[in-house]
Amino acid sequence: MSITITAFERSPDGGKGLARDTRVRWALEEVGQPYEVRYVSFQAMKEPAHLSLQPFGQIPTYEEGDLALFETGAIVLYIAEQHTSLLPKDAHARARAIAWMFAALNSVEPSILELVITKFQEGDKPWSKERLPLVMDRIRQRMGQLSTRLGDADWLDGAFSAGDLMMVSVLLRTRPSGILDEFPNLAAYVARGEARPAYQRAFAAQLAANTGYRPTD
Ligand code: GTB
Repeated sequence: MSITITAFERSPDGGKGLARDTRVRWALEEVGQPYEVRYVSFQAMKEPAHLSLQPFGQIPTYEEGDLALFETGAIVLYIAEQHTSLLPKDAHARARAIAWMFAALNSVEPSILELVITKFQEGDKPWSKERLPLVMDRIRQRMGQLSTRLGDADWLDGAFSAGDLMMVSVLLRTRPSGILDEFPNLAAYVARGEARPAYQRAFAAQLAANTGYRPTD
């Protein structure tokens, strides 16, 4: 059955891989599953056809036969559950990998999103300059805890899993602010994720969609 995901017609980051379709592309590449992409404009995202797939008018979505999914956590988990390479077979190891997916989305990503909101949506507010360092410190606190847990391991819990895929995807958004480089082991962890051939293919595909660039050009 063919798989179709949605992505920005023009990503605001110009194809730096920060929009959330990249993590879904990455998961699909990891499991060797071909997919198609339907590109949607900001306007189309708010229209009934897209809202029936994604009630909040956002990308990405995932369609496969009768199944329509939204939320990258749910999509990546679904993909990982269909294949063996992104989740361990052992029930406890599998549960821990899923816990890391939730940790990425519920414990790490929220403060990073606050930074984006403070900088880009509230940047003109009189209190924005005072709020910024507080938000940055909340990110540093979470990343410090994560850095301690990761230590000098390659991945969060044994072999690379969907938990790492999600955590690396979330941490990537801290690079532009410089915070990622304050934690050398997390920066190296993200670099290991980015070096994976599946990530490279996912990144190249979303870059090509946004710039017309092809690796062979
Ligand atoms: N919780 C949902 C999920 O995980 O699927 C969140 C989905 C979401 O935030 N989608 C964003 C969206 O559709 C795109 S990824 N926004 C349009 C809207 O809400 O109207 C967030 C994003 C956007 C832009 C950049 N960037 O330019 O760097 C990075 C990430």
